[in-house]
Amino acid sequence: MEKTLSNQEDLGGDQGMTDDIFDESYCEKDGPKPARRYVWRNIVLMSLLHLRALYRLWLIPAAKPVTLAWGKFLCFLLSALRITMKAHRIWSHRSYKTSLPLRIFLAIANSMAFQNDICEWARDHHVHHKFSEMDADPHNATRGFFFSHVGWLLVRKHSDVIEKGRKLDMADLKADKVVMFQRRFYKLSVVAMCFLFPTLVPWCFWGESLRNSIFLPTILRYVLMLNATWLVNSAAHMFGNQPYDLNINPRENRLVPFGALGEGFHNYHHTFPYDYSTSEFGWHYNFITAFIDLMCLLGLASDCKKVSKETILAQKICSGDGSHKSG
Ligand code: ST9
Ligand code: ZN
Ligand code: ZN
Repeated sequence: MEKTLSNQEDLGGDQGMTDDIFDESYCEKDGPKPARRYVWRNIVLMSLLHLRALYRLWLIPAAKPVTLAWGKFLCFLLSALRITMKAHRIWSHRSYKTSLPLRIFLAIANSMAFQNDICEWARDHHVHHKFSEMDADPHNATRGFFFSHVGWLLVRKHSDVIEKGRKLDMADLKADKVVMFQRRFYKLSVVAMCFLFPTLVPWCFWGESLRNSIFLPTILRYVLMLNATWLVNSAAHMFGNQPYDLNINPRENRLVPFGALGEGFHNYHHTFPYDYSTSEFGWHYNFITAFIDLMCLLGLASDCKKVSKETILAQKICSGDGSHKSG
């Protein structure tokens, strides 16, 4: 079921998505940076959302334990699964194949994460990989921690992001009926899955107060999940070791909450983007890999791509920072 790839050529470029548009001679333009065009609607909404979540933290002790468990476990974990399994590992990198029922299930619940529809997410993520730390990278970490964390959602995109992104071959995403269906009904599905569902379950099933049901498993969970995801773009591009490639910014950062889900191994991921496990350590700190393996066992996923141990070792010796020697 698992397909081990012996060298980077076997990895087949970016699965036909972007290799043809990667311009080796691309480099940052010299001179003054373009003025930031603030999007005040996003600034106000994002500020209100965060302030509201912070202000309502005091509700936590008054909530029923089962509500907290629901908020923490089900919503957070399910939303994380949608992002990491679907938009990221399946549709951005094609690192394994999924059956239709699993894709439908993941697509419905992906809306719970409310982080743009799969198409937009995958397209931005492709330009991020291809043009990391350049103007065409939507959350270019050389523009600072705040910009790569949330600032990029508060300003108009750099023209290079759109220009390079338009050259991507999105044919496989457009041909995917599940992706297109989710895109068509995205707003409706977000209202249902990100806001109504997490609120109604505790309110209807175990009599939690409406206020607690709205603010804890819904608003607070959404804000925590957003920030946890954003840390991959900010912290994991700035702090940590570079055992696989010293020449790129992404780092191995196990403190990033995704460490547990397998998204903090960012130096590895940018070096070997097609590895379904996003790390060389299997299930270790990598809940999503365990979940994908379970799906394979159940016949719902297949053809997982994995980089061979020899290739990984050669990569570390040739380009790493040597930190792997210290364990
Ligand atoms: C959010 C996303 O939070 C988070 C992504 C994180 C990624 C993390 C990756 C790390 C690995 C994954 C690990 C996950 C683990 C998870 C575990 C969880 C525990 N190419 O967009 P517009 C076109 S979202 C080609 O308006 P502006 C576009 O099609 C949060 N074309 O640009 C359009 O064309 P047309 C909630 C592109 O005006 C035109 O350009 N969502 C591309 O600059 C204009 O598009 C929000 O807050 C491209 N790449 O506005 C929404 N990009 O006109 C935020 C765009 O023909 N977004 N185009 O239709 C916005 O409001 C706006 O996009 C903007 C930019 C203000 C940011
Ligand atoms: Zn990626
Ligand atoms: Zn990255």
